[in-house]
Amino acid sequence: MPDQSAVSVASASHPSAARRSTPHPPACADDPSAPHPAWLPDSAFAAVGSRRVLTAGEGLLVDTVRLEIAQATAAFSGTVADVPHDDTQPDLVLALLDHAPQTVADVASALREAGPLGEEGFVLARRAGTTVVLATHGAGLLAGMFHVVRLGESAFSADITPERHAPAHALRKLDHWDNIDVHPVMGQVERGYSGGSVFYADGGLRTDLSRVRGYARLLAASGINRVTINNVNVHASEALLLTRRLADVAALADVFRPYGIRTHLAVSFAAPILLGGMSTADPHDSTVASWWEQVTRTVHAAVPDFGGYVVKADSEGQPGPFSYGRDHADGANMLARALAPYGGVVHWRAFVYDNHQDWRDRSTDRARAAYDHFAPLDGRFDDNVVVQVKLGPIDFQVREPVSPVLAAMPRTRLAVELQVTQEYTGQQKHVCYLAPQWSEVMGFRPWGQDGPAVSDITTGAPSPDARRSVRDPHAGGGLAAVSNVGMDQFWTGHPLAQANLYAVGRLAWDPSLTPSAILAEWSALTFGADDPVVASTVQTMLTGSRDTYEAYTAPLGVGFMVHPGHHYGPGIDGYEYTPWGTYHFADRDGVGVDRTRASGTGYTGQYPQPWAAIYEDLDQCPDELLLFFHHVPYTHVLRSGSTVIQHIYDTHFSGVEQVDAMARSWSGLAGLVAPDVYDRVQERLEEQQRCAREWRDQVNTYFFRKSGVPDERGRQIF
Ligand code: GCW
Repeated sequence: MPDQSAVSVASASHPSAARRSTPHPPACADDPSAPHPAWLPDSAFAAVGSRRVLTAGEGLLVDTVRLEIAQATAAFSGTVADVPHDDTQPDLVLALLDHAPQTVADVASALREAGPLGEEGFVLARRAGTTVVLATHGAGLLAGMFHVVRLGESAFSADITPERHAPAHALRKLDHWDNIDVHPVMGQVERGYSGGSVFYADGGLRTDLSRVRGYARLLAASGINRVTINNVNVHASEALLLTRRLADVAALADVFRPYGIRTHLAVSFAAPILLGGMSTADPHDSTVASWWEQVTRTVHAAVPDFGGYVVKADSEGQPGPFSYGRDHADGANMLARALAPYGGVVHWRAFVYDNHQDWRDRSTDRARAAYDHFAPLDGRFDDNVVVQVKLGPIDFQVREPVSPVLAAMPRTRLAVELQVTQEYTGQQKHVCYLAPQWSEVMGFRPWGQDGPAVSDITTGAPSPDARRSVRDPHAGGGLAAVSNVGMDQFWTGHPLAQANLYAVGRLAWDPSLTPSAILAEWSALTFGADDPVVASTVQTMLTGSRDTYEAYTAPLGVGFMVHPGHHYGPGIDGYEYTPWGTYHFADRDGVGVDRTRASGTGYTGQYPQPWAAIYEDLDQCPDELLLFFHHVPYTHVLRSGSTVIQHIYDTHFSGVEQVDAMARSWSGLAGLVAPDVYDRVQERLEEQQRCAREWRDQVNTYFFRKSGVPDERGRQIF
């Protein structure tokens, strides 16, 4: 929510208050030295690097595989060769199918029999002492190589009957909200908590792009294949990336390309006016469409594998087709037609709502907005348009219902948008492992247990029934996520927030992976596989951390209650009388938003059955979303048996206890993890403890004062 203008207003009105109430630890400084290796430390390559490796194939990405293997074998005394030697049997063969040596013909025929693998798929097998990865394209071979790295020694032990691996989502995109210039309020990266942009410095592209190369490598190893290199709030300097600064886009694309990552650009819908000197950006005006065609041709010439445009239109002050009486489909299709000849995609965001709402008017409901705008447009978008839908109807809160838009547009390619950067979930000062939330969303079944899951919609899996009529299995819109990376030494400010970045790539590749399996992979790669204490401590700290964060912040799905503008720390009434549409309606009798059809805003009606009925019914609505859907008295008894008010007290006390336990666990790792990692996490945990207490005391005190109901356990409330 709040764009810059709102933030400047909010922080201008309480500048000193903000400084007094949230004594943050020092912001992450830009660190030009070698960054932390994250999940690719040298040690992660020990198993591969000590082997005799045979590589075969040609092309840019195969060269990347060779380079990676050459580095690993140089470090761990293995060997790498391109030509099979009769006398030495390789331990590992990494080959393109067309170049596969005779000795792996059995795996090659298994691959052929299994049918097309796609560009990024691979087959893995192990027999007769040799592990084999075969792919039809370089991207698949690179993915296969990183898979073997992940497996470590277990890739070289027992036999593996040929396994096919292919990504569930064709589009796995990370969006950067990076600006070229440093914004006076937002800093350089909007909602960035990890220092400056890895792409830009001093008003232009960085001269040293080695960080970007390291970043591309990390992303490729996690599963990401698309990156948007600038903020969806497109300011003057960044708008120029489309034209005058196109060379910068090409330079970044050159760095991402060897790792199989295509570059996307966020563009301003008003670009024909801003950059083209035209008097209109009307999508029905043929000169506007021609302008986009000509500009896109130039972009494609500079970046032959250009991914496409990302657009935030008619939202929070960004220009869009509404100015010309046109709708989102008109706008998106015009851009899509300019990109179509080059295989580009338009990601058109569904995050559209009225941010000038009157808080007195209880009939307007921000949660309804995306559906009200987009559902009627289903079937009108071109095939190369993806409508990018935030996971919930409000804005990346720690708990929200799944967006009903995801079930409302069967004839549209839909992507789910996640937020890796922890805007509302502790800003990388708090430990908050988000994979459980994301995997809940991907696994949510809008039509009930027998129907498709959200991941079937985003992957475009053929539907067993008529609920989805999208034409082919590649028709899903995939997954998009807002990056949490910057120039910070640890990439993500909080070293443990690296787990979120890793997890988003892995879930994009395979949404059926469990959050704990992903965590185990990440921790073994990052900290080494051989220390059970580190592994189990990290698992314990991260596994329930999202529930912990939820426990000490806004209760029962009601959301927000954050400090206005910067969105860090408690601000219970911070948004209550603002135009942003994010209210909790607490009074002396009760709290929550009535979104029922019977007496509220009617939002529950945006869901198909059974959820429309479940959310509507006070007795069936899941506790964790109760206040999102219903306004209830404090004495209302939850399904858990507790009253709402007692639940608020209990969770806020226990949330702080859980953070304290987390800090104790971490202190047990002194001497077991690198000192700089240890210290940074320690410093962040201290801040999390302070902030969690502040949340606990403010929330408990607020509700005690509103309701007059004491804590039945008599704990301290102020
Ligand atoms: O979560 C909100 C943020 C804005 C952001 C907006 C969006 C890029 O507060 O900073 O703007 O969402 O997603 O467009």
